[in-house]
Amino acid sequence: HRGHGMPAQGARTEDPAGPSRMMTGARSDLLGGDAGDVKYPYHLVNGRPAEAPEVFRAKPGDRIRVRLVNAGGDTAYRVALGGHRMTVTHTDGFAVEHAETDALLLGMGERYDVLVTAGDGVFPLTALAEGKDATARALLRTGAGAAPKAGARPKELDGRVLTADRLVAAEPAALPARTPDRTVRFQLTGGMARYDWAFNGRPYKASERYPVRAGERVRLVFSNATDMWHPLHLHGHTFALSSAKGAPRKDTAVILPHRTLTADFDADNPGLWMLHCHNVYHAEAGMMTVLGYRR
Ligand SMILES: [Cu+2]
Repeated sequence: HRGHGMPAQGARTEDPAGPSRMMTGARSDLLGGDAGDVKYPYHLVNGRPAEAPEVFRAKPGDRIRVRLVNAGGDTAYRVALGGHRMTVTHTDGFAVEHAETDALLLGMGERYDVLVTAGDGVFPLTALAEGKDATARALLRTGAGAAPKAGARPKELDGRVLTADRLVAAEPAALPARTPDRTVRFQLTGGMARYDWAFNGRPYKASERYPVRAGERVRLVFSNATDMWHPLHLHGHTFALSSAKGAPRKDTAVILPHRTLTADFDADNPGLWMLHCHNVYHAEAGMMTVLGYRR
């Protein structure tokens, strides 16, 4: 995985692949230990570094919808808007019962929609690279005043941090109760030493299929046998995050080390659908597979 690194500005190296970006020692309690594998030269919001951020302008009292997407490859972001609380309305495009929070933790591929009521001043919308001691940000400006420093860390980041498992699906988005017709089990395997991330100990092969049938209620049970967290992503469907009534609908869900995650969905969209870890390096190493069914 060395070749993934981008050479740092001005770096001189004899290695055409550039300097190693491998990161060891990134730790996060929220992620259950090891936070990530890759040290990036920059973390960006809307393509811009913290020193030259995008500035959103509004008026004090405006009600603003903020759509957050973690488009990173190897970084969970803890996000907060300084001086504000956020009301979560949707995750991965599906409505949830409104929930207030100071901060959100987004694994790679996860999305959240939040509402805020703008205060008066200049506020950092900060994304802390969880466990990596780096921040990215945009600014919300509704009045006069100097912008906070690029590395400023709003106190909301250390307040209540909401994770998806604590959300409740809004009634129209809830998956109706049904006994699964089929249960498919995946053990998440591999580790940093050999970088052999996989499902069930076998790296991805294009010919591999986990068959399901159209019309079935399918239950995916993931057990994480690794020492690292993984954001699991299923294409073509949204699943209920657990078998519990009112579980939020998601297509990407964080599973912590040595924990189990249950995802129920209806097989109502025939095709070949990737199921993979949304850590792009883990997916490339082999932690992905294909669910497939015909009409
Ligand atoms: Cu992974």
